[in-house]
Amino acid sequence: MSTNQNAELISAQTVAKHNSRESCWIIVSGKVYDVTDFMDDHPGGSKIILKYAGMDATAEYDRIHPPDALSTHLAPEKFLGLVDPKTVVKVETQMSEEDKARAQRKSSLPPLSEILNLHDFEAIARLVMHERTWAYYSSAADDEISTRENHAAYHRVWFRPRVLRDVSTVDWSTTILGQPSSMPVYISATALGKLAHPDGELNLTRAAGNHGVIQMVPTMASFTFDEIVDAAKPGQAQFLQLYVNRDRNITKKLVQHAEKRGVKGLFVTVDTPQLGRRERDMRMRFANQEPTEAPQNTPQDRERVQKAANVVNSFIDPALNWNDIPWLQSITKMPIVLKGVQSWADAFEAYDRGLAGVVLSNHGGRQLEFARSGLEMLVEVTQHFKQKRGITFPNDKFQLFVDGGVRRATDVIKAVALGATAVGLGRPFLYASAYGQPGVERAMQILHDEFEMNMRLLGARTIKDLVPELVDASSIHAHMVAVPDDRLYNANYESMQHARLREM
Ligand code: 173
Repeated sequence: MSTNQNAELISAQTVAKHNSRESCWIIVSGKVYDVTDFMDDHPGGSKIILKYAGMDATAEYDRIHPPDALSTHLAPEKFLGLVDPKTVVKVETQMSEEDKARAQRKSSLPPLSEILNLHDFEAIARLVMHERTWAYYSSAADDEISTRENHAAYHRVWFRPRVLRDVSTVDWSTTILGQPSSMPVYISATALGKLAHPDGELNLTRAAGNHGVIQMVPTMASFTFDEIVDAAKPGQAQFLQLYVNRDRNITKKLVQHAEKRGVKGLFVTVDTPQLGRRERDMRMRFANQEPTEAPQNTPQDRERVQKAANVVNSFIDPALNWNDIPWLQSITKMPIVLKGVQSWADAFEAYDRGLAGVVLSNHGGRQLEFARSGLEMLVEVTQHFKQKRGITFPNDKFQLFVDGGVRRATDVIKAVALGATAVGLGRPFLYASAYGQPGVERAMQILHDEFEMNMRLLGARTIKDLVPELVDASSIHAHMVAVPDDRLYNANYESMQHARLREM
């Protein structure tokens, strides 16, 4: 969107007149926008927009979005002009009681030395993150069965360690799509990192750079792509997670720009033709929606709820299909991996089309409810490749990845033993970033320490020693097997709530 410097300036007083649902203007970074039609499409709800109706929303906007979000998602004619800076009065925002209590909790964070595992970060994040942030990050589809299964699946795989193998030095470094990685772990893409911390994704980039870990940069980040790439060290490998836009030119530009900027792999998300139904997040959005007069299930009510859920459909193309793959292959030389494959048949298809690999994933349980865990898919996929194609894993030509539910190095080791090249962690690093970059670094250090000890205890000197014989996965498909209670995880898991009466 270009700004016409010669256009007449709009006074803040004029903007202030447009302060209602009927006509809603806001100021962001000196620019005036008409967001009347957009507010019901806003993924964060209309209430927050109405709170700033007729006012300068820059500080609140910057807290969450990348600078280019407005120009990407609003029609050009909704940009009305520049505000006359002489007329702007600074708005003082009032802290709510809950905000004050949260700030208080934030000032009592335990020192990082007392954070012993990734569950600890989750417990702290739940206390100090804004409740909307927590709801957005932690929620998952429908009854949240798949998201819990992701974690539980790791409990159905047990070790068959080897002894007397001289494990005085152990080494769990590896390569992912040809890029060196200090561990078989990468940072999986998660949207809107600024919700967790003002430095958002940059905390992940910088921590990854210091620990030799590869970050998958999300399409839906809260910094621009370039800001995230600029935060990397020279030579630091990054991947890009791609949502294919309805407008293929937007996607082509992003992919080619990423390749030019040195991104080493493209992870195309294929499990999100529509966003899953995350009810804890939806309930939070209701709380942040202006109440409608009559709580009827009118078409207008339904449309309002549906619109917010479907807003991503305006930029993620549900028509994406296998015939788009040759096009993707034609616009880049980067290795292409499909993220969100859930069956051996699709993994075969990806292999046959010369792709570099697949991420076996149910999107952190946020998409199709009752999609199986990545770990369970891994067992099935490797079995089929072996039986039908004589191909075994890990394999440099076609790499398998899994994500979802991983909290311990033992989880990663199980997946690697079963054929995964590496494992993605998304939420745990976001939770760690409540502490900023040092938190993310601490999370990586914890994984590092867990790897060192567990490699020794397993009798595995290098990644090559992590073979299928090291694990017993015979119960992986048994969804009703009794497993010991995971107290740390369960203490963090939040039960879902039913609807409540409106406050009288
Ligand atoms: O899981 C998600 O929340 C997600 O993938 C997404 C998709 C589009 C916009 C924001 C987040």
